[in-house]
Amino acid sequence: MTDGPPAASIERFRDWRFGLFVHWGLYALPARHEWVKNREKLTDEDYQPYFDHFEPDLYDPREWARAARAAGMRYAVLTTKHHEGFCLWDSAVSDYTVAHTAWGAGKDLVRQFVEACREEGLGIGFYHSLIDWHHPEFPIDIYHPQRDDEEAIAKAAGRDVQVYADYLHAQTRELLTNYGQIDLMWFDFSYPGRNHPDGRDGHGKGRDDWRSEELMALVRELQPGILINDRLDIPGDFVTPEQYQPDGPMERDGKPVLWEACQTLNGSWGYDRDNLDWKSPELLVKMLVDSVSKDGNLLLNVGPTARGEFDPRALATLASIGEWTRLHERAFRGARPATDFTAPTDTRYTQRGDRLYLHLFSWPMGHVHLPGLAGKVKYAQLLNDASEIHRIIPDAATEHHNTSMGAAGAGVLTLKLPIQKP
Ligand code: FUL
Repeated sequence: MTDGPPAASIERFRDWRFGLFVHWGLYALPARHEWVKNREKLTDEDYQPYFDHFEPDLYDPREWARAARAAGMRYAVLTTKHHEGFCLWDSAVSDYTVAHTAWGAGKDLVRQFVEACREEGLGIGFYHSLIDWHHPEFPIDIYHPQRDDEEAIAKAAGRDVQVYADYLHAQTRELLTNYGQIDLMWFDFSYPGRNHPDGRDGHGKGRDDWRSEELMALVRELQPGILINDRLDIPGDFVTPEQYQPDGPMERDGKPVLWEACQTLNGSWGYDRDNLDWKSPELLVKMLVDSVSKDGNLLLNVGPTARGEFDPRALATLASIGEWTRLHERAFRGARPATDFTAPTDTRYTQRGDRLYLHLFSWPMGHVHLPGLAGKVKYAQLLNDASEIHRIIPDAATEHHNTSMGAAGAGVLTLKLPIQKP
């Protein structure tokens, strides 16, 4: 096994703390979740209109990068190819790419994305699906039956996943050779075991199917500074809790491990037009604070429309988050958990040097008692406007009837508490 990434890459990733995930592909046209092909058992023929009509005339990744930057994000991860198999760049080993659509001759949407991120000073990540519902040698039908099960299994039996693995390695090589420095490689995802969930013999384990060790070595050879996620069915550089917040700092084999929670705006990763179940900016800011307080990052997803834009609901949410992050930057960027103090219920601590930040998730009806801080805090202010907290009493309870939660933007009120170094 090759060595892990350099310490500088790890610290930079930890310092970023907040990133943008972009799920964009042909599934933006049906606009009802990126798993639509599988869920609705669509054949390649059913799916063809999305390829034929992929015309993202409003695609301007600089707008995406600017919106991300203004929201307080410092890196962005793009789906170069999702499970549907469609490639956003002109891959030399596939015809199922943007460059082969009627609209996209000669176009490379990945390159434009990379350039836009660089212009805005964002770190760059490539999501790349290990699963491929379009490749003729991918054993899709065992795990994701498209048709009648028996027919599907018979079809899959004739497929050679190693031919697919060669394709996967070749595409990874292209992505990590042709676009300069890439900071994160986000593979997705491996099957849990050798057997089909119904007990039938399936194809190999993910790590055998993808030749994961060889793939990881290739990634490190091409991009020595890169961080690789944990979905190759072998340990990676960071773990990726999906749509949940872990209970505390994450561990692997009893040791702290780098982590990044990925969260959606509305339960779908791809553009989902009729979905009305959007998370509030307030909840998303809480997720960011919660991640940082447990030494993790938050990767928040937007699914752009088929014309290539972030829809107004996503933009409004990012803008609200940006109101909070602008005023609270130093409480999360580069911040670490406050390991010496335990936060009271419905609050979180983050820390940078001798500045302790207390984030209130709901309006306290009385005093806020901060156990263990007696004598350690001399002064307390709100971070959003530097206004002082009305009174600190010796047992380190605070009162703050001089503001409202709303004043902080996105509903999380943060107190700045300079402490004597423990
Ligand atoms: C999952 C995928 O199946 C989803 O579509 C999405 O990409 C998420 C981040 O990872 O495993």
